[in-house]
Amino acid sequence: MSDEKRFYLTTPIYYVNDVPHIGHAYTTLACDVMARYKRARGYQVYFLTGTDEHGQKVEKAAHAKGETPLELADRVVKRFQSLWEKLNISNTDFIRTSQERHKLAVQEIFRIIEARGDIYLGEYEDWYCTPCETFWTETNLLDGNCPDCGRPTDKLKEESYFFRMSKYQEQLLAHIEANPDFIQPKSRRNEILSFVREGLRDLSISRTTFSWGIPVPGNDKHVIYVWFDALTNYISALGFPHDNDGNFARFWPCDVHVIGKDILRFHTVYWPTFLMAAGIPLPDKVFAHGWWTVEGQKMSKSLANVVEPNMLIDKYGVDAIRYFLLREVPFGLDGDFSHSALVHRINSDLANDLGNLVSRSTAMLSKYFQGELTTACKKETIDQDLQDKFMQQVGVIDEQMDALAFNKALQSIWELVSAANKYIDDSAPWALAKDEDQGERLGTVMYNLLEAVRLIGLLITPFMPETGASISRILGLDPDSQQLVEHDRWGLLQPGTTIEKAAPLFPRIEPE
Ligand code: ME8
Repeated sequence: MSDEKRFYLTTPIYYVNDVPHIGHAYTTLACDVMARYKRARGYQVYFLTGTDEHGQKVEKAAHAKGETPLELADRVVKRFQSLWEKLNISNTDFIRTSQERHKLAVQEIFRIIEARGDIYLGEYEDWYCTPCETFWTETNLLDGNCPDCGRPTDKLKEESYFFRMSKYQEQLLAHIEANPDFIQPKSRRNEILSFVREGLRDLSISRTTFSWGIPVPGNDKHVIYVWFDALTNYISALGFPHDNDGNFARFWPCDVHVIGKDILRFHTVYWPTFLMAAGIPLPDKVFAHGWWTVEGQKMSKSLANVVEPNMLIDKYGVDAIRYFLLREVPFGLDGDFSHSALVHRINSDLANDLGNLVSRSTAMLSKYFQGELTTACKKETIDQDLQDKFMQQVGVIDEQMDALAFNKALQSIWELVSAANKYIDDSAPWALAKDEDQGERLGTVMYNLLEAVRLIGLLITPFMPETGASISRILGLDPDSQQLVEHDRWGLLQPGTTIEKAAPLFPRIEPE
């Protein structure tokens, strides 16, 4: 099936030395919305997430707890998986770097690059930041500490395999220049361009000082550097190198790696040069989103302000959290999480605008027609205007989704919610109901209104799957059969359908 529409997207794989927080949930959620949207548009989607389990940081954390690294990983991985379930994440696959399929792929890509002459054995001496799993040169350090996290670094001298990254500087620059969408948003692209222009050094890609990792093929004194290992997850999950199920051939190159801004360099310098050296095509796009602060402060264990997603979901409901995280901040910029902003969004956008639209519309249909839809046979200009607005906006939203502009897409959907609410005010069904001659007109208004509700339900489904399904059920439709690709046209509700008055979708929350 060569004309099949395919889409492959990935989250970073999360370290298992930390339990999941709102930042991890954000990246995974954004990918989920995109995956659901693309599926609804008729794409075959491969949506990958997983855990990064090797490296010194995980080894140290495990020893501190009296566990083996794998015991620690087995325990923490469950926390990630249960959170993804609770958050309604629809991933296709979950890769763990401790899996055999992954080990095989990492060793193979190492072997390929070595055979092509771009890996050599040398000696390494530099400053290492264990929490960041990153080497720094003397000049990089800030007062002797890691320039990223500010923590102390250790001087390490060891025999190491090196990747000839310097050789790929020009090729990488040419690629970034020729593909303006490769790194997004644009500000991030500029940051990487200037970094690469300053020059690339060869990269140490093995360690001998600890053992929790994948052995270098043919020299198991060395384990492979955790970032070389971790980045390879994006192809190991697809079945590289043997590709028994054909997923690598079907889905690679990846459409988008979604990551946080903190790990941009690994994804736009290291990963592409590894791939170039191995002769594997590069991903189409790397999109780096911003970071969340909490009530104006950096999230940190020491401040005890780490936002725990399970608690939020229990308190406010999964769709409210999904909505808030993607609506509040433009994807790509930093944002601040606060309970008051969350409560405000729930009350104004969800309970008031959307919730009221659905309850008013179904309540009026129930009151005026005992819930039975009639045909829309008495059309006026405002009906056509409403329909045109909806049809036009469906295209706009599609472009916004393609650009991962989730907050804009939600704004566009809410313009439709407002347009439908305004349609009620302008057509004044309560006045029509008083006039016996206006029965057909009233039926037409009701039909259009519920059709607007149907389309809004369809458009919000990737963001709020439970609410979208509730709206389908309210309208007497089977949620599983409702897909944008077939149902994004106006006028698909069947006259004669009976629709009951809906219970409120979102209860109002009293600010604390
Ligand atoms: O970096 N705001 O894993 P990690 C927004 N294992 N997003 C945040 C965030 C915040 N405050 N804090 C974390 C790693 N994130 C590597 C990745 S990929 C081959 C290997 C998100 O557990 C953000 O997406 O430290 C960031 O990139 C990711 O969590 C890092 O997770």
